[in-house]
Amino acid sequence: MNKPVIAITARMTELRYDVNQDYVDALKNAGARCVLLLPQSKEELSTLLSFVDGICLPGGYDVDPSYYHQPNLHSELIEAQIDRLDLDVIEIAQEKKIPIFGICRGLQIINVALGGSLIQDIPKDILDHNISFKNKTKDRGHFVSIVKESKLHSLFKEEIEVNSYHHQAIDRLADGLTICAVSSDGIIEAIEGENILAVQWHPERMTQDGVFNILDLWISTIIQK
Ligand SMILES: [Mn+2]
Repeated sequence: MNKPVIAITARMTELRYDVNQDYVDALKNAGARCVLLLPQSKEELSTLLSFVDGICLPGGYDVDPSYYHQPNLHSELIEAQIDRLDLDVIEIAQEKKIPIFGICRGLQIINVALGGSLIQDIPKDILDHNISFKNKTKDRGHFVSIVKESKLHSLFKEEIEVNSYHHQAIDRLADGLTICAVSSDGIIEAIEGENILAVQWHPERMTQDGVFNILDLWISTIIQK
């Protein structure tokens, strides 16, 4: 395969569809060509996804908790069009066996799409998981332990420091997903499943650090297929 085509699902700010530049830069650096996937009917999305080799679900607003059958307790910004886009894309990708990489909200909505639930606001008594945002530390946040049998174990040491820009997290893990990394306060920080890899941290903001080339790993597995 030449350079794989990776579709990044759009995010929405007021009336604009958008994507942060750092996702595109990190995927291009990992060897991908990138296109932006915009909200439209599931039929149209299915047609478009016939032309892509992988899907990146980036960070974004909170997932509407009605998708995991809970009232809204602490979910803040919600964008209905973007929830629908991500959920439809995950369903189509699983049918078509297209590899998905989820980042932050991307990890969370994969878990919701497959039937899991979220913690709507992580208690701050042990670790503040929005620490990178508050401290503007960018590359640093907290440590995670890598699960030995996981896809990430070949790439990382047993414990690595990652950034942390989230106030929600996986609560009940969906069937079909397994845990790749956990923080010291027990938050699920990375998961894998069939054609799925996802992290709660932001690897696209850590590309200066050679240790965090997880997007390179993902793109290389697509090229090898
Ligand atoms: Mn975290």
